[in-house]
Amino acid sequence: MSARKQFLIFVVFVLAIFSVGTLSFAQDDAAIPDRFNNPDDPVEIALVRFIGDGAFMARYLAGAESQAEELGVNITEYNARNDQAQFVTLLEQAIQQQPDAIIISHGTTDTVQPYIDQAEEAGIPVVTFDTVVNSNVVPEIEQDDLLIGFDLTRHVAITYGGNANVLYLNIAGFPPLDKRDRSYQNFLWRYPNFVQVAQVGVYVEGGTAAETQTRVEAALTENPDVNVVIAMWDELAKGAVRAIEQLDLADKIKVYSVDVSDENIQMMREEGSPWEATMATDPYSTARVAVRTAVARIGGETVPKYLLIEPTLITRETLIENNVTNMDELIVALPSLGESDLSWYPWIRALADRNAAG
Ligand code: SR1
Repeated sequence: MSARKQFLIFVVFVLAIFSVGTLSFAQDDAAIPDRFNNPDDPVEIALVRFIGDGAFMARYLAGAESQAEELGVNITEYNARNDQAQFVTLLEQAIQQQPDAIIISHGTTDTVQPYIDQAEEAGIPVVTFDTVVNSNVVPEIEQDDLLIGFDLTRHVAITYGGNANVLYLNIAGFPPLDKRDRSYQNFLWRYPNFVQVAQVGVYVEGGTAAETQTRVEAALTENPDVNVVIAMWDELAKGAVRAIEQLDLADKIKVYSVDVSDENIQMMREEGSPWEATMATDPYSTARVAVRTAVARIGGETVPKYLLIEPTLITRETLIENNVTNMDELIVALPSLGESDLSWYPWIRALADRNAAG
């Protein structure tokens, strides 16, 4: 046999070994971990939430439930409804139930850290949303809140040429709102004529928007020079929009906010609405990332410490021009708000496919 022929056979042999290796690697990669292979003992995930007020929280829960169902795992919600003592009790209860994983949402570090440590030591992996955690293995999922605060405030500051009298709506103590505030403060420093005239903000379980309306009406009456409202949460924005409409000031004062929902879209689209823009992710998709990440940890994956869902700026103009009337239509118009690529490990896709096939 010629040397050339021998060389060609050698090359074909090496390529064959390489492709078989790659194939088996790909197959291993998509191999569903044993824990997900016992229909008599389904995987259990606890979702422990500090707060529950508003459309964001409702849509987040729907997203978590949808992803759990698609993956064939059970999810149980525990909601403290803004009661710290109850939150601690629920964290304890969730750990006692010995679920396969726990998702914790909107806790402050001081409150949740001991329970996160306890759960992890007991072999229960924890995933967090909107919570800052002292642990390298416990992931923090968020909507890139520093960026939300930056992009939203920059949009307003630049739109107004650096000149605005701002009524600021925010509540200290909630991790995502504190991060957004950090970025906002930089703009007050950067643009001397971009001025905060007053601040309003209080959390009321089941009634934040209504309480905000009352407080914004009072703040606007006291501060007639306000021409911009910046609201770092949509429940605050809804209250502001209603207050502005009540006072018949929609021509003079515009609202810029965070978050989006079917109801927000309706309010933004209304004739003469003062609600100009909102920075948001889709909480449905954000919650699905949390469930997949919990499933990934149950399956033994080492997940990234920070999982940031990219926010998108949604303007009233975009909604009207694209005839967007609800969240489904919004995602078609702005696909960046759709399903995230995060935590779609090949075996999690295989798990979803297996479950869909029945
Ligand atoms: C009271 S905290 C409210 C925020 O939590 C989520 O991050 C939503 O974006 C909402 O703005």
